[in-house]
This record gives sequence, structure tokens and C-alpha cells, in this order.
Amino acid sequence: MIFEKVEEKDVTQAIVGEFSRMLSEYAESDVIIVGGGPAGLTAAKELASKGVKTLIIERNNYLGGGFWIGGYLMNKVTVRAPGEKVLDEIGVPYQEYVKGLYVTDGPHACSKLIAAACDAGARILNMTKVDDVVLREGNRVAGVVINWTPISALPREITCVDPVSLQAKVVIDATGHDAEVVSALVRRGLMKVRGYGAMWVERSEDAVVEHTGEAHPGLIVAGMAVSTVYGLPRMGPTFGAMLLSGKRAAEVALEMLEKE
Ligand code: 48F
Repeated sequence: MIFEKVEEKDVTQAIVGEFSRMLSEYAESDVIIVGGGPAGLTAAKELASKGVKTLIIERNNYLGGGFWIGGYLMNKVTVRAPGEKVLDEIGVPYQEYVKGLYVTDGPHACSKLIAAACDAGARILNMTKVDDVVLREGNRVAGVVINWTPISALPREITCVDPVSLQAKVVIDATGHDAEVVSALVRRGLMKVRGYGAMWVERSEDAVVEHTGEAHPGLIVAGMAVSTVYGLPRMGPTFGAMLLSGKRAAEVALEMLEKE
């Protein structure tokens, strides 16, 4: 026999027991990051490495969002200076293509960024979709309402599965173009969004980083969700602003936690 003697029930109990323990512990977090794309993962890495109790909620089975593929189904990812500094931090090699434009491998960069967030101590709930927010006094966002992703794909007659809620001191919407947490506030008439503008890479990256911040009490927007909220131009397949927006979101979250 090569392997230790372990029964099926032990395997089941390991999965159910450890998952339940984690979910129970993270029913209340310091920061919930909705969306595990490049912006959300960078924010998670920054916050968790500073000891902040950080939970990433991702609707897909896999993390990474659009970071696996650079654009047009081709997995070379581009980053404009100074975004390559984040690639240095996570140990991803790259080459300068033209002055100030770096190119790297999507799978390498994405897997390293995921590993960096995990190594820093961020916890992950995948296959989990955020479909609403928890509100407190002054309509401050105080958490999110979640359900298993497959629930929304079930036939209508068996979709009456009530969700559960998780609380947090700060929520970050890093759900990309759809800005899904913001959308929950828009549906209630608590926020307005302008929708992202046409492609203009020279303008969009600076603008996204500059506008990253608290967009509603308790809610920070990061990554492409920022351009959706403020009507900023889109940037297409270049990722420096996603990485730096994630960093900025983490800085703002830390400031908000300090004021608590
Ligand atoms: O789309 P995504 O990669 O967002 P990002 O971090 O980066 C955008 C770039 O990939 C690219 C671009 C600029 O370079 O234009 O599009 O802003 O990652 C968003 C993640 O959020 C998840 C989604 O599956 C993806 O992994 N997500 C979206 N809605 C929900 C969600 C939701 N309701 N609940 C949980 N996760």
C-alpha cells in the first residue's frame, strides 16, 4: 500500500467540516472583495498581507477574470508602465515591447497573482454569486447577499433557494464591466452609473486609478467597475490600471478601516 488508510467518510468530513468552519469564520470579514479578476486579486493580496481579514467572492469556479487571456483569445497580457512593478512583486517575467509597454504570459501572470492573494491569507468563496447588498443606517453597505452560482442556472420551478448574507466593514466591487454590487444599489435608486465609454487607452488607465475609491458609503469600486460607474473610457486588453486600481482600493479600504 502506498497511501495511508483513509475511508470515504473521512474525505467527506474533511471537505464539509473545513468548508463550514471557513464559511462560519468569514460570515463577518473586515473586507469582502466581490470579483476575483486582476483588480480584486491585487486588492486582496495587499489587504491580506497587512493582516486584514479578507474574503474574495467569485461567481466562477476559477479566479482570474479576464487576466488569463490578454485579448482576442490570445494569452499574451500587456501592461503599461508603471504597472509592471506589480509583476515584479509577484515574480512574473516580462519583456518590453515598445517603450513603456510590457508583455507577459497570461497564465503565468494570472496564476502568480492568484497564488500571491492566497499566500497573503485571503480566503476564497468560488462558485458563489453576489446578488444583493446588506444595508445599515444611512444606506451604508455592510455586507453582501450570496447564493451558489448554479442556483441562477436552475429551472424557475426549483430556484426558490433563499440566499445567505455575509457581513463586512468594507465591500469592494471588483466585478469588472458589469459593476454588479453597484447595480444592486442602482436597482434601489441609491446610485446612478454612467456606463463605460468608448476605447481610449491613453486616457482610461489614469482615469480608472484616479477614480478608484469609495463610491457609496461602505462600498469601494475597483478595476473596470470604476469606468462603468463614472463613464470613463474603456482600455481594452491592457492591465496596468487593473493592478494599480486594486492597490488603490486596498489603500482606501485601510483608511476606512482605520476610521472604524
Ligand atoms: O472582469 P474582470 O477581469 O474585472 P477587472 O478586475 O479587470 C478587467 C479586465 O479583465 C479587462 C479590461 C481591462 O484590462 O477591460 O476586462 O476589473 O473580473 C471580474 C470578476 O468578477 C466576477 C467575474 O466572474 C470575474 O472573475 N464577478 C462578476 N460578477 C460577479 C462576480 C458577482 N455578481 N458575484 C461574484 N463574482
